[in-house]
Amino acid sequence: MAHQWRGVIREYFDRLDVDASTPIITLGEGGTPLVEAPALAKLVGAEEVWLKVEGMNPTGSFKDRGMTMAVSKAVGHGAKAVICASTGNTSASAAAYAAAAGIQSVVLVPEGKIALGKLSQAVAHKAQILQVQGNFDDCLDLARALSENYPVHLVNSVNPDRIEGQKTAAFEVIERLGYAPDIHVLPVGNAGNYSAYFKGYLEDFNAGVIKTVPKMWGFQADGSAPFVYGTPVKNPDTIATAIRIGNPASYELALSARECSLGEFGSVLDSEILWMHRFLSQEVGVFVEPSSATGAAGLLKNARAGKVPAGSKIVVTVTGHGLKDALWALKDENGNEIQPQSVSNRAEEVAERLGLA
Ligand code: AN7
Repeated sequence: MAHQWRGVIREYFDRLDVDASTPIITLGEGGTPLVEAPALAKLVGAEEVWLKVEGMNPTGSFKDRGMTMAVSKAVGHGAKAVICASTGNTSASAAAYAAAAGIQSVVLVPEGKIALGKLSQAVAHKAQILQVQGNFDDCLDLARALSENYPVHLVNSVNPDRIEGQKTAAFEVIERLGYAPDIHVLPVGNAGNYSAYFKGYLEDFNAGVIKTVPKMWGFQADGSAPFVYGTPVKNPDTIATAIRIGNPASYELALSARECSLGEFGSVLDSEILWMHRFLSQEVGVFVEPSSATGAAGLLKNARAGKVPAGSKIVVTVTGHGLKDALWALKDENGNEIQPQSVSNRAEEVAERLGLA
């Protein structure tokens, strides 16, 4: 019988902080495709560029890798409810895993600033949702305060179980390629994922599985780039709502990952994010949410600055599925709505419209 992927806890049981008494709450997360993107490699002048397509996880984002760990451990500790602050994807994932575990989820989201698909997921999985009059950073402060003072377990990435689960993506990259890439690129909000990949690579390096650790390149949106400015951003602003975060939870962890990997942080304009969002859809065939195009947009910016050596092998994590924030695809380069033309059911007319006749 063909092998069925069993979710990251069962697949990487020996490499995670779990034991036989840990209940395993899984939706089959992980095992996502690593897709070669020759069009992107050509654009940036690299030998190979691969996309780790995390939109293929059960709730459509990389958050599921960490959430299977966080919710399993919470249930193991007897938690009856989990809480998170979220720009959308964490809440979708927490709600789904809580539903699978048969416990309550509480999610705090910034009012009016989360994509419709993600809100819909949290509602679908019966989370208790509150829209907070504030930004993500305010939501996280609230979630921390509530988890410290009330019987509800925090599942944001300040919870180390989340980082543990997310490090498995680096293991998968190495297993698929047989080597570590020269550069690993990803979008950065709280920098939990950036830190988690580095942890995964470092563990494989220390175990002698890989001979080098990739340079970790993290990119933020220009209006929301505390790592670039070196200080928290009070009113973060970007169309990439998933990474609209001014005071990253994993700040120190990520700084050390950058230093150890000889990596860097950079930022890109919203217009560069949207350009790359379209390029990935049209030239690579992978539909991601705009925030998820931030890494590739940054890679292009660095390539244009001469920072991508010819012969480089690069992995770019695309973090969330395009359907989560689908309306961006229905706008053209100038921001005008795209509406398919209406036609009759006569073949000659349709052929003419299509330019076939
Ligand atoms: C698609 O859901 O923070 O740097 O609350 O949804 O690990 O925070 C989402 C973050 C990148 C940034 N891409 O990851 C949340 C949340 C997508 C995301 C990030 C997020 P981190």
